[in-house]
Amino acid sequence: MRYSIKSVKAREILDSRGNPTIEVDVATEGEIIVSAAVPSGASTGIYEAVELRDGGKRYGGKGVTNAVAAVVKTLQPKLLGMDVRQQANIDGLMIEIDGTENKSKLGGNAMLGVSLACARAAAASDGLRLYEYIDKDSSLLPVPFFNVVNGGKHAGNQLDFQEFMIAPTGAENFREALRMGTEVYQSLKGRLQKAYGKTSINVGDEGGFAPPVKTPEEALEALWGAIQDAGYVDEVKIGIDVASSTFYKDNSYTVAGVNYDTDELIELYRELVAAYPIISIEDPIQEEDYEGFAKATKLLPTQIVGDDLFVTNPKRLAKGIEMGACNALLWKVNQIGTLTEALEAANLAKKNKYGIMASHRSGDTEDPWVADLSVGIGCGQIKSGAPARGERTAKYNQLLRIEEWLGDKASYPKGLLG
Ligand code: 2PG
Ligand code: MG
Repeated sequence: MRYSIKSVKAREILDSRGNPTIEVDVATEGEIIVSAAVPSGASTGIYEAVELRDGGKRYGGKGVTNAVAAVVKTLQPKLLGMDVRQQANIDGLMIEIDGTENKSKLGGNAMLGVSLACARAAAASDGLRLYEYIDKDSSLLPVPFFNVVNGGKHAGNQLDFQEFMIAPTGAENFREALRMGTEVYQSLKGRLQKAYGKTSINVGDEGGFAPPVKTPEEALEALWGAIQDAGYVDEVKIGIDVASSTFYKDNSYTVAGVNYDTDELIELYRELVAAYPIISIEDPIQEEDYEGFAKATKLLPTQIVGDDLFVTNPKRLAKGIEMGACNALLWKVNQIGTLTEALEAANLAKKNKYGIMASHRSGDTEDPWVADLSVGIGCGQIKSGAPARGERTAKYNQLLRIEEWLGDKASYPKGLLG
């Protein structure tokens, strides 16, 4: 049968940070051959699916030859002959073979490569693009959240908050959103260079600038100034990913040398939200504190996004929904390790009126699948770094193509996020 899996191959390639990652090829009896590459985070949540890495000296221990072997030697014999359209069966079988709670035996990286390559093979077998295969009626393009100032674990500066993003919520369509975001990015470059000198326009892992600033206010001031310079005061809003677990220790959060408890930190967010057009805050509280998240969600008027808290895990999301923690899910397919489980998390979020922001990883590849998936699940929001650097623009450029392919059917959630 043309949908049957004929072979599953894998190889070690490099990600955007110069670390090895895995790419998987799936071939079918119908002579379809596709591949999928797996990204990798730096500020990873402790509850994420485990990335299988070799250890030892090679590539500083980050090699993925064991993950490659897991695909070729362990999984391939079991997958041969299976129908690529049976995504849930394929993913379920991998989960069963792995047999661990956190995918530590086969590796979430190995499993995700197979999972996504099978979805691509199924789409291609029917002459569909990946976003159409996920949902043939999908037509909603996402608002891009461009990460233009990098801090935390993504940059070599002293800024504690990890990401400062601009979101063209007032654009008419994705193409215009991309242009607006890029114009603000370029005006920010000029502004930073003027204020802090040439070294301030060095970029971090996601292509955003990594200026020598310490406080969130300084970063937001530069961002807001750049939005004004570019002339988009009404159209472009701000989002932040605090990634607060990275500066939480001994019951205290340290921001620019000052210690905050949970209530004081929420108060700091309130002040920032009052001073700048912030519409979205990700991981304001550390990843084990559901109650703190619920408090932040209650007290702050913005979207509160759970990344390290939920790790795209339907069980952790269900608990959050029950407790009122967050009102949006950061959707990173590699955090959970299979497409089926990630789709389950997205459906659960939708059912409970949680927003969903599809996301790349700080270590990513040229593979744009997250762009297709964001349209496929119709989530209306995506973050994929700055509108610069190939592994970031790969996603934004794919969204341009998808918008064009959709033609009159394409829609953009203008004004819906603020
Ligand atoms: C995040 C991500 C992506 P990382 O925290 O949201 O921007 O970073 O991939 O390092 O976890
Ligand atoms: Mg995050």
